[in-house]
Amino acid sequence: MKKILIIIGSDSDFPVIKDSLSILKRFGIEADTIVCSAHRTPDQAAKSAREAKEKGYGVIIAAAGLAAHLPGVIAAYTTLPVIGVPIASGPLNGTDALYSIVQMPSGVPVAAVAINGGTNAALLAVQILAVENSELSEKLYAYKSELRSSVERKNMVLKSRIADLDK
Ligand code: RP5
Repeated sequence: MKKILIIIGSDSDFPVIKDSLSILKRFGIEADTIVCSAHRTPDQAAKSAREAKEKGYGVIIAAAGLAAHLPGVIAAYTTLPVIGVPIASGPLNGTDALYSIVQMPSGVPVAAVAINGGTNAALLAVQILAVENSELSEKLYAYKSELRSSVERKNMVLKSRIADLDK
């Protein structure tokens, strides 16, 4: 199965990417994580993106904060799907990164997830790999059914809390 490459702009972005790693682990998908900055190490960013496909990666998750050019720069050098995660850092709390990542010019798409959306970035990556992998698809169905059960549990708890109001 294809692997996932996770590129973070700084080690300070790692807490958000821990959420991605636990999802990928749960689905049994191998991932490599590297720090590489569009601004501080632009040559390395280009190299990592260029080599990703031949190294066996199927999707790249790129997370960055502030003026977050990393996902866009990575997308410029590869035909692999790139998922951008805006990180909440600095005085603008991630809105700067969100705008940078989501406003890509035509021709170079980046799939932007929510600010600090490490979980959804990984799930989207799994869904992309699942297009060609029925075993992964089954696991995604099971995941969705767990989500459904958790909402059913919430409804039961809510019901009993409302009933307690009358006591
Ligand atoms: C961005 O600048 C990184 O992605 C990080 O979110 C932010 C701050 O980086 P550090 O100063 O913590 O290395 O490039």
